[in-house]
Amino acid sequence: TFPTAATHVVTVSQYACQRRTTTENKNKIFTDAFEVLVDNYDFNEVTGPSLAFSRAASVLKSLPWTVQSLDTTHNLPCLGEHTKAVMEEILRYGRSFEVEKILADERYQTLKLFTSVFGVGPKTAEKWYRRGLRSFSHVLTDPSIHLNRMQRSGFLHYGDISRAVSKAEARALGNIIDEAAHAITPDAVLALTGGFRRGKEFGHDVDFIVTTPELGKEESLLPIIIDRLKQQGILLFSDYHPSTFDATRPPSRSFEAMDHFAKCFLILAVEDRRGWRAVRVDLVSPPWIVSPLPSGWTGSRQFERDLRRLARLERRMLLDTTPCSTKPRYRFLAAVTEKDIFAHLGLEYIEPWQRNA
Ligand code: TTP
Ligand code: MN
Ligand code: MN
Ligand code: MN
Repeated sequence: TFPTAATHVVTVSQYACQRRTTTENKNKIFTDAFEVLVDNYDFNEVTGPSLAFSRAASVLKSLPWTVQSLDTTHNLPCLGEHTKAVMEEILRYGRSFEVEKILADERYQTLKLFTSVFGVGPKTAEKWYRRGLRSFSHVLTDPSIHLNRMQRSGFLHYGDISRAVSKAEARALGNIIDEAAHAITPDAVLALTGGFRRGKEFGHDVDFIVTTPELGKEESLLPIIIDRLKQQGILLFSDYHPSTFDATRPPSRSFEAMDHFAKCFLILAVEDRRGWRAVRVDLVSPPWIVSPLPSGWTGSRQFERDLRRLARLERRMLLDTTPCSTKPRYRFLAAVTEKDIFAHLGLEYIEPWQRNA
């Protein structure tokens, strides 16, 4: 086949933050397969190929067309030999045998099951697998297994928190948190972030930023909100992390760097048709002066990674939540809005709903 005009004219950046990616994924058949490979590499702590397939998936998600032949992919970045081989199989047979083999693998299946529990990461899952455990009932009846508080809540509310959260539920939760925050201080500001800010219809949790203009006050916001939710009888689990933010320290060099603001990981009971259900909620509370930072929690994870990677490799800057130049010396660049951050990095502004990379 002839390459289409589009493949010649449009150059696709290797950085997700220079692409516009909506929630409409026209290449799901490929990206679903890549995600299996990524999970499997992560379970085996193989980072290179894991990143490579994550980047490839992200590139395909940004395309306004479905790849129907490898001939149309010549101008696309981040598609290596291995990636193309998997795509070729899918184009030819409708599925990838490498992926099918992984999906049928007992270790993959077990680690996938165990890591689906809130509080269980790949390390713990691997430990349980090596002990010969293969199911939740194995884990829950093994006398040598000690579950931490988070994992106990994860098992307790497993059914509920595995179910997707709807936009309507996110809105209802927003009202509850908003009310709690305003009871503390009338000038509290609450913003929906994470996947729902990117326009997703469903999420695995609901993410909020909550802050106040009164400097320092944001530090006490989360503990008081948590306390209120407890008094209302809707707090099922809470894991609070106080701020370790230090404005005088240059940001981390790692492109996986998480922010250092006060945050908490919650499970809340929200009303639904059958009474109530458990929902995962994340709150982060940055100081007002770093408020453009919705960028830091809006995601997607790949979009954030590539913002940091571009800053470091192309702009000699470090980006945590505020851009920081490194040459000739460390210097934080003032940012008042999210648009300022893109501008400092020499990037066109990308709307939140275009960050589903
Ligand atoms: P998530 O809530 O994990 O993901 P999501 O909202 O994009 O998708 P889902 O619908 O599955 O919930 O993370 C949201 C953003 O928050 C993501 O960009 C990473 C960021 N984040 C942090 O910066 N620090 C943290 O500790 C966590 C958990 C997330
Ligand atoms: Mn989320
Ligand atoms: Mn998630
Ligand atoms: Mn979250």
